[in-house]
Amino acid sequence: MQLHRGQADEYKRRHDELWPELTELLKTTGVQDYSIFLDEETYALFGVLTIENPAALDELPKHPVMQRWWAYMGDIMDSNPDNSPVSIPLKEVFYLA
Ligand code: RM4
Repeated sequence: MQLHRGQADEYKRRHDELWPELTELLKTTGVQDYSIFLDEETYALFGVLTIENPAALDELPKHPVMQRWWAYMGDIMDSNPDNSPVSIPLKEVFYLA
């Protein structure tokens, strides 16, 4: 995902105060160990999460809480016309179990 320049503190503040209903939605979807890392030079955001059934993530964009959150975040990060964040899947090039 891509954060707008100068919005690092605001991005962190909003996530420090993540809405309880969004926490609940992510947990009930099966999301665990969710971290988002910021590259402070490029403002690229890297999200990493664990989920047993990745297909469950396909339902998230339809959920009203998710839509409300994306609309709320749209002023500080690159977004698509439907308010979802522009996000580019990363290619795994190394893994050590
Ligand atoms: C991010 C972005 C993601 C969401 C997290 C909680 O800024 O909106 O889609 O999963 O917040």
